Amino acid sequence: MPAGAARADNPVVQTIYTADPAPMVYNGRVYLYTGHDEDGSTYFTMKDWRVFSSADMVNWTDHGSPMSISTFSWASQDAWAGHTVYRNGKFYWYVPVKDRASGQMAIGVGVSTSPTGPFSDALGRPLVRNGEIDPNVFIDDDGQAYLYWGNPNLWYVKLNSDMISYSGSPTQIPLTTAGFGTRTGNASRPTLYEEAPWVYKRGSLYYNVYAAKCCSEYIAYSTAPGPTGPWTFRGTVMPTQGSSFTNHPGIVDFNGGSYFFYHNGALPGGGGFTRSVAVEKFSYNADGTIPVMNMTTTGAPQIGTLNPYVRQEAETIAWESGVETEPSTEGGMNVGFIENGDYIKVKGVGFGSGASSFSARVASAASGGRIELRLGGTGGTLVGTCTVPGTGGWQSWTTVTCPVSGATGTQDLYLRFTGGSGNLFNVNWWQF
Ligand code: FUB
Repeated sequence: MPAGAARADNPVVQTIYTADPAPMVYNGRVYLYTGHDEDGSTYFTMKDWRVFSSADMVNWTDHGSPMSISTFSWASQDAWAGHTVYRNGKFYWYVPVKDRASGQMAIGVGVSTSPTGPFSDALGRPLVRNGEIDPNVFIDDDGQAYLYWGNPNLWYVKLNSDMISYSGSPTQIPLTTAGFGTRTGNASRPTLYEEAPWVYKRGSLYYNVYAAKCCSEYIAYSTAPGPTGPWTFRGTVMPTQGSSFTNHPGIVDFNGGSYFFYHNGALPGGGGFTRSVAVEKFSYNADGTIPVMNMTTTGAPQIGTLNPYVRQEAETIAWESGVETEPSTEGGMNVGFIENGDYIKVKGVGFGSGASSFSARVASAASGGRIELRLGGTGGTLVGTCTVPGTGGWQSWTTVTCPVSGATGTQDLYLRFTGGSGNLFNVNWWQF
């Protein structure tokens, strides 16, 4: 950890490389759907998608991988940039994948009754297939849903209310320089539009935020009086920054604030094929334009505090060092691959008048170790230490409890793990 990084909350996820953010607000949480760049990738080697969620924009719960290339029996590879929307009690996850039969990129649809899945193939075949990527769905106030996608072109089609069929034919949105800006030096692509459309409505104005130019990309936007145009180019949302030659926008309003998600190469080992999702909070200008934003390591401010007196998943993380997550036999995910000195930061924990004990659900096929409970930093005040025994297996769970003293007010909690060498133990959940 570089000095000062203890305050950093961007990138949002540090356990794996994530890309192509698609946030969705549902039932008091932001669900963040992402792609997953494989470690050491030297291309867009992407096999599955991931879901994270947060109620406070800083502590993100890892929900694992509820959809992968193998969900789509007709797809061979390329779990690229998707988008999830909720309608009529179901969650629809539109994704670009390679169609094995044709070798072309196509748009598939996953469906689930839960925002965290599991998702199944809604159709058993592509919804549309024209070799282009990056689906995005917008449902207008009148209930009409539109599917947008495309690179190098920009397409839309009207979805039927079942969300898995459409009316009419895929139609190209004219890529005019008035609508999408002027690109120089690329005769075949005269406008700035590259890929990754993100269409939404604010008041009576329709916005299309997208990856512009290549390469490296930046984020630009256009506005229109209707969902299909005519579009007017409005300029830059985020300049080219951040060690990744792609970028990818996702915008939501949540709890009275506006949030812009993007990706960069900011994690150690990060780059164009090992990307990480990050987020900034922003306010629209009075005239409805979007301010220009820069990538930060601080990210969005926390909404409220985290309640330590209810069960919290160990995989709810503001920042971590050294740990990974994996599916737990008790449901959801657990934190694992914990080694001596690793830690998890949970930001803005509301201890109030004080905690007296700490419990954690733990398992260890080795001889366990200790969970140090520290405030404000990995070297901060020690308010308790829980000893974790060997339990006979990495998924053989037991609950340990230890006394706590001095944890009052609102604090950044650090779960610091200590012990011998190798993997020490797993943690499924904790509660003060
Ligand atoms: O992640 C693969 C591709 O890179 C996405 O589909 C594009 O938007 C770009 O981010």
